[in-house]
Amino acid sequence: MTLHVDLLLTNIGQLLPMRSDGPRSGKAMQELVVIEGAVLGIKAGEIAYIGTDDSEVTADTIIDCEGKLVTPGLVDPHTHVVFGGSREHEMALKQQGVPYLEILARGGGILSTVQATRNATMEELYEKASFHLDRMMTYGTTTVEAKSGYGLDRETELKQLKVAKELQENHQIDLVSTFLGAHAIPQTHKENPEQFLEEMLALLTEIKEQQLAEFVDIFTETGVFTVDQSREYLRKAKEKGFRLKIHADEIDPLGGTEMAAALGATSADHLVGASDEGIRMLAETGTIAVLLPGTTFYLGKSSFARAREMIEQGVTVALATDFNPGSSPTENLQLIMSIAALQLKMSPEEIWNAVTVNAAYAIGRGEEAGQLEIGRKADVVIWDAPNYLYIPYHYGVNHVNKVIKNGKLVAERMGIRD
Ligand code: IZC
Ligand code: ZN
Repeated sequence: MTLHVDLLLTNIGQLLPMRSDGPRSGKAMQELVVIEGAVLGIKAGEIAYIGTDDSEVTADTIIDCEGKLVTPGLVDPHTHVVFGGSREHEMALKQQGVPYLEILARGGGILSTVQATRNATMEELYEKASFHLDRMMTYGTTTVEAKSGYGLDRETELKQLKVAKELQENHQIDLVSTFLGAHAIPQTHKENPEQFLEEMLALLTEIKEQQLAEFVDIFTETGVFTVDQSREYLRKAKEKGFRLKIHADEIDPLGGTEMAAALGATSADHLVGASDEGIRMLAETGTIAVLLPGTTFYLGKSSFARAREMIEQGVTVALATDFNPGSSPTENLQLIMSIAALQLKMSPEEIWNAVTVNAAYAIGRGEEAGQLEIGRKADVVIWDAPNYLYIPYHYGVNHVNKVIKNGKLVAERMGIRD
């Protein structure tokens, strides 16, 4: 019996199906199935065939992959993609040695983006975020998490979340929304962070009713929110039915990792200063470590998250861009894969698991994204690369040949005109 599909990718050099029944933790992150000489069929937006024999498959359209690498669309599980303005003027301050948290304490950094985001209309925020999401897609990302947190007041936080919801409905990329109202203390509440957190918690009923976010996140850091304030805040968010994320131990090692694991957070992110006990607890609880080595690189730090120890101890590790206008202005998850290889010493196999299977589980999409399986939506990338080792190796450029989202061709390698 022959199968008829809409689109057939033939002559695939290496196909990475990334099939897994759950997140890949510890040593299992080294597992990677490679199908050589593969064929992939897509029908009605879904994967309809995976094999090595195309004699029984007919198709409306055939793409000859000419021996290239084919993988699932990448999943970027930590971004701040909806924001106003930009912060290029802070680069000179950083070069003069002014630290990230000092710029924030002076009313710049996150607070400067808050001002720009408050001043922007919904349409402006939508257009700008849409531009960045388009760029992510051209780099092979087909599912992305997006945080609020540049409003720090009722009106602007809701405005940001509504923009994210419109993008989820209208943009081709799949978007998962996180409420990060607790991203910084606004100038008006400097003396009373607890009062501010109460105001942010008061938005949760509305956010839930209007389905504006699935996750709640907090920036637990020196000069921002303490571990005790964060625990109380996240506990209340959990009671209201939200899943949890945290910015933990990014700059100073405060112990947010342990707290998040104890609360059953879906992920704990950054973790540059995570303690031994924090790492042990991540392994024990299954809270996913979302590492953001592009941020460590961009902040000019020499010490990176201890990915090797995490993996050796059985932690589930995912990777993300942390795309934001301050500490990681890049949409390019391929670049993060290279930094993970060079600085986190992750193997290519671990890196591929971290940007597909594990990244999807880190945002509650493990059953839909990050894997190629019959019946799943067809989010597929064809790479200008002969094998999977090649992407982390050849750094800083875009290796995408074609991006297919829900079975549709949405991006292609830039060409040169004659
Ligand atoms: O805008 O600086 N770390 N939040 C916590 C950020 C970085 C985003 C920013
Ligand atoms: Zn972040």
